[in-house]
Amino acid sequence: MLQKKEKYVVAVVGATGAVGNEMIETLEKRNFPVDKIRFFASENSAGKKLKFRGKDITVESINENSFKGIDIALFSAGGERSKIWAPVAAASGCVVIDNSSQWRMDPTVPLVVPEVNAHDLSWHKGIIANPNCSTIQMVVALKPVHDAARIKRVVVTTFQAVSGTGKKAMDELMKQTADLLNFREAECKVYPHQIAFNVLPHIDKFLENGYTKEEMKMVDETKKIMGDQSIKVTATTVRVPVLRGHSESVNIETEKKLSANKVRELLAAAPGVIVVDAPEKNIYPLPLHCDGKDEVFVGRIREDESISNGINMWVVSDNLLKGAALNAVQIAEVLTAN
Ligand code: L14
Repeated sequence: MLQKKEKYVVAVVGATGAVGNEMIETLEKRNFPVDKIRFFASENSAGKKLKFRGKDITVESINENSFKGIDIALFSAGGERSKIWAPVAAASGCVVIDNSSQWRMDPTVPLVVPEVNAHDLSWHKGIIANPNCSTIQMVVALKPVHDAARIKRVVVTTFQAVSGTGKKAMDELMKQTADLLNFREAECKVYPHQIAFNVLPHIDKFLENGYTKEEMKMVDETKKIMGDQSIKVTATTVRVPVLRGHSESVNIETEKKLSANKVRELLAAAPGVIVVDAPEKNIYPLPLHCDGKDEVFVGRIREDESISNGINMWVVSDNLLKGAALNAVQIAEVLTAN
């Protein structure tokens, strides 16, 4: 359990990564009560300096004793490192908020989106999981609909930015684009196929059932966060040549009938959601507009005319912020407020 203090010793593990960088900026921007900050990363990055509130902080590599005296550790250094170091950190009395997929479905670990299930933070045992980026933005939009009309089934297709994979994927998209526009061949290192001028129906590994791991995360994590195993979810996750901001086409079947207007009204009043829905003026959420924004943007809200109680919507958010760093910091904020 987190001891209530005026200011906390905070660690960012994976501080040099794309999400780590956003975690640092989010802590600064939201004025999180930081007493002391420590940055950790792999051996190659140890010794580098990163700024926090204008001061140089040296990046450290991790060892058994690293977490002594740390109150809160935000992890975004990949599943393997979380698997090893999150329990070590928790054992030394630190509360871990882990952005990897390593602990999300562990029944002893709460999986939290504060707008949806902040109450699940009460039973953490030292590790709290930050959900998958695509899942987070979807459940923020689903929750008010579920509360009003009970969701029976969700069919989601995602259009995911390359920044989810990290900096090297952002570099690859830009380099391939530049190379192709200059009549050079595109090199593929990060993804199995060219991502520039292309669309890949493949995110994370393929599993035996023919789905990708990313697709099954959306199925399993949605039920856990919403606290309702009866919601049926099926997903297709797709990589698009966008740097930042995931988009999702979400089809929802509800028990109770909701009009498109009622859904617009529910979402307009929901925490963390902004409705952007004026198609007659070409206004709808776009990943370019969501870059650097905190909220989940919803538009194209319309009734699914193929079934009696159905809604279609288009959901966009910054995958590095609400999809990762911001959600993690919001979890820390709830912990420190209680
Ligand atoms: O958090 O976009 O489970 O390649 C792993 C795949 C994050 C996104 C997670 C990607 C995801 C990542």
